[in-house]
Amino acid sequence: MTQHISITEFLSNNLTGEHRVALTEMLHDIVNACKKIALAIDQGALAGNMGSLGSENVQGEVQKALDVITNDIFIETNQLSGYVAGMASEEMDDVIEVAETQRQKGQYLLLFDPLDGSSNVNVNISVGTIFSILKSAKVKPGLADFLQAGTQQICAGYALYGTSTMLVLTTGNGVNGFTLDGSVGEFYLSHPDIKVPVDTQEFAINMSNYRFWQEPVQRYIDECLQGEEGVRKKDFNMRWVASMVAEVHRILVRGGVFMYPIDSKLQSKGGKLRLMYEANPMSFIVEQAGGASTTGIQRILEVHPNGLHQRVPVMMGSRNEVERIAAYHSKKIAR
Ligand code: AHM
Ligand code: MG
Repeated sequence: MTQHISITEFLSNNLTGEHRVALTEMLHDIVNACKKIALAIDQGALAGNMGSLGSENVQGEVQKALDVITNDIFIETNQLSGYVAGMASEEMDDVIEVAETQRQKGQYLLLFDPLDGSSNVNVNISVGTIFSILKSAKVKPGLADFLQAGTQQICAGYALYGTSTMLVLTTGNGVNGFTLDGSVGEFYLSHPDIKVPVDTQEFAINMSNYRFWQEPVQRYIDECLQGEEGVRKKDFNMRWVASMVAEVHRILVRGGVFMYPIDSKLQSKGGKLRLMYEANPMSFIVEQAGGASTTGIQRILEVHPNGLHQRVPVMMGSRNEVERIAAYHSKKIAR
């Protein structure tokens, strides 16, 4: 049997630069949090983890028991290293303060969506955890310290609780994927140096919103659907899991484009997906794997945030397709 490299060994061999020690410690906690979350999801209904709570989060979405359980696990476990100065979560309205005793080395901010795709939890379809790490200007950070563009991220990653549990991460030097061996409770390197194919014949979008989309998105999808007989001169395949983590993971493995565009229903909100703990970390990963990511009119990583829970249109994946979609928005490619 091939000897696999554990995530601990991989990080100790590969992390370099000024954040090396802090990242090693913080990622150790993140890995542990994801293992605990994987277990809570695995046990599901048997542990009484399923069902809705009747409460709503800051986004006005009904919280599932697992939304709250995974949020608590992530907050508690990530205070252990002492490097995290403050946190922000999809499930919490405000910045999460870390007690002084728990942030003695605190120079970093951790932003996360503890359970992405949670509408899939009760039907036993893949869900994930997304995280992003920023440098903190202060030991006791306030909201303004969190509002940094995605280009400032020093690390981003996701855990995918799918047919296997995987952790995929970047520290700005490529993307690597690790698979959890549940028999020993350790992640091992299984997907080294992931690269997104530049071309694709597969798209992921919630087609039921078609009539609400803007013209450039309708045009792009129309042309995909016309297949060989249309201007694209090739047939396209479609997937929609409704878990961003699962869609992006599929794209990292075999190419494709993932889209959650603005539409007339979402106009007042600015989009569906959240910039700081969904779009930014996923864009950092996709770009580091050679793909691209845009709102349609701007590179996502360059959007300057105006709020912790700001939403943006998202189109990411295989570079040539994402560039085509952006060109349709800017009308650089005429009809
Ligand atoms: P969540 O963080 O509340 O789970 O919402 C984000 C999810 C994404 O994972 C997914 O791409 C999208 O929302 C699904 O949207 P839809 O319900 O339109 O299929
Ligand atoms: Mg989410």
